[in-house]
Formats: sequence, structure tokens, C-alpha cells
Amino acid sequence: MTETFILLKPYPRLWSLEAGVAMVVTDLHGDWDAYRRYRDRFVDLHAAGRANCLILTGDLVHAEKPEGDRSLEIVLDVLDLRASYGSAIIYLCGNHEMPHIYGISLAKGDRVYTPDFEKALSDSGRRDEVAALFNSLPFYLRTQAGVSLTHAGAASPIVNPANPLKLFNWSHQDLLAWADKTLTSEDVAALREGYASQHHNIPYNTLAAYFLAVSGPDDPRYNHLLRGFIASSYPDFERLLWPALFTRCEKQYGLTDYSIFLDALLKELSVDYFPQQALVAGHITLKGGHLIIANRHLRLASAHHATPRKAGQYLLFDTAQPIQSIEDLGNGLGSVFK
Ligand SMILES: [Mn+2]
Repeated sequence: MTETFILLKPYPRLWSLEAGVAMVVTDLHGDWDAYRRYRDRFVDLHAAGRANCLILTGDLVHAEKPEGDRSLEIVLDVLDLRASYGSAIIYLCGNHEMPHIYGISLAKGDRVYTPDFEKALSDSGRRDEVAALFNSLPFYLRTQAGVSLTHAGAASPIVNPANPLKLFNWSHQDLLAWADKTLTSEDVAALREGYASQHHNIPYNTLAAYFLAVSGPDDPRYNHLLRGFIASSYPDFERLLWPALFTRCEKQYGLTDYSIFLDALLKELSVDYFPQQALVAGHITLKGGHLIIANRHLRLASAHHATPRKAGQYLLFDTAQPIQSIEDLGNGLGSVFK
């Protein structure tokens, strides 16, 4: 068996997979049991020559409840898998990975997701490795099969012709460097006070320890809450990056408008490439393990977003074999829970 995979990286955030059978898994959100099942299935399929690469579409981190949240163990295990399988382990950026790149917090209702993972990162001593990993993650993956993948789906900014290349070339480093530079021309002590005043006058020191596991004023990351605030105030962060990773697709835009954004995204992903016919993404809770939207979007729920969880599915498809319709992907759906 000599068949392998071909992965190209034409843009930092848009990669191309042109050969090999891919196994796709979405949104595990700190669920170690699900992660272990999918990882072991990939290892078995790979050994049997039935899968060449594993695509994790993001949101490996942040459980709904802090108890039993094994987010960091999953991410560290992905790093180990990378050591064994190299670039055959493809990890797309989700909206739950992104806040850790910028040092911003993410919450839903009473649940503040980010502090536990920041603390675990500091305790592990492997913060730099994880930061480098998150920083490298693409947003989009397209294939010769005409199937593209992303974390959440299409979003309205894609119809503005200036935006696709901005997104495909997005640099977290440039934005953070700009924020650092901005900080050097500001009165940082006053900014810290301003930050505290926006957070119930809790001292900046306490906030930095809580949100980012910063050890104190001597920590090189001491100003990172300010840096994240500045970076996330950059117009394209809010207008472009945020919708791309957080889109709620047809639930947000309605089916008619979503179809337009979906077509626009698939068209942009097809430029100078094989025509992209279908998008695979996760991010949204559904009944069962998958759902087809607008005949071009396969929403896959591998555990967290599946209802019930054990209805979660993975997808296997040949990235070199053009699909005729999205229904073709149905043959590649599988379960690790049966
Ligand atoms: Mn998500």
C-alpha cells in the first residue's frame, strides 16, 4: 500500500488536500472519551490503509461544565499524534481555540470557558508549544474532491471581494504585534486601571491571574489582557475573523441568505483550484449526527453537538475523488459509539 496524502499550504489559513482518504471529526470540547475513541479509530484505519489523514475541525477545547473537562490533555495528545503522523493530523481553528491565541475571554451565560484552559496551560509547562500550534491552524481546507472544510460555516463578510484574501492570509502575529506596538505608545498603567474599571474595579493583577494565569507583574504576559483588548478592537477582527469562526449559518442569516454566503465561500475556495461543491463543518448542535443544509453544507456532529451524544458520527472520504453530489458523502459516515 503506497497511497498517501498530498497536503499543500497555498495560504496560511487555506490549505489544500489533493490525495488521500480523510477522516473528519468535529467539536469534541474536552470530551476525552470521545477523543480517545476517534483517535483509536483513526490509528486502526490508518494501519489498515483505509485512512491517510485525520481532520479535526476545531473546538477540541472547552467543555460546558468544568468537571471532567480534559481539553488540554486532548490538545497535548494531538501534539503527540503529530509527532507520529506529521502533517497527516490536520487541525482547523475553532472559535474556542481562537480566544487563547489573543488572550481574550470567552463566555456563554455563567460559564466562562477560557480561564481553566489558561491555568492548565501554565501548569503544564507546555504553553509555548500549544500557542505555536493554535497560531498555525488554518481556517479552511479544500480538496480535489470538491469538498471544503471549516469550523463553523459561511458568513456574510465573504461576499465583500476584499475579504476572502484577507481571511486566507490572516496573521494573528501581525495583529498581536500591532497591538504590542500600540501599547508602547500608551500610558499602560492608566490602561490597566481602565481595564479594571470595566471589570467591577477588580484589580488588574487579579484579573490577569484569573483570565490568563499570569503569575504577577514580572510575568512577560502581564500586559496580555490589554494586548488582547486592543487586538480584538481592530475592525477586521470584529468584522471578519469573528463572523468567520462564530457564524451560526442558516440559524443566523436565514436559509435564503445563508445559501448566498455559502455559494460565495465555495466560489472563493475554487479560485485557481478544483471546483468546490460542498462544505463540511460542525459547530452547531443537531439531532442525530449529521444534517444537510441547502444541498451543499454537511453539518457533522461527532460528540458534543450530536443529540444524543452517542449519535455522533465521523466522516471518511477520498479527497482525490470528485463527488457528484453531497449525498455521496453519506456513504462515508461512521460511528465509534456502537
Ligand atoms: Mn464552535
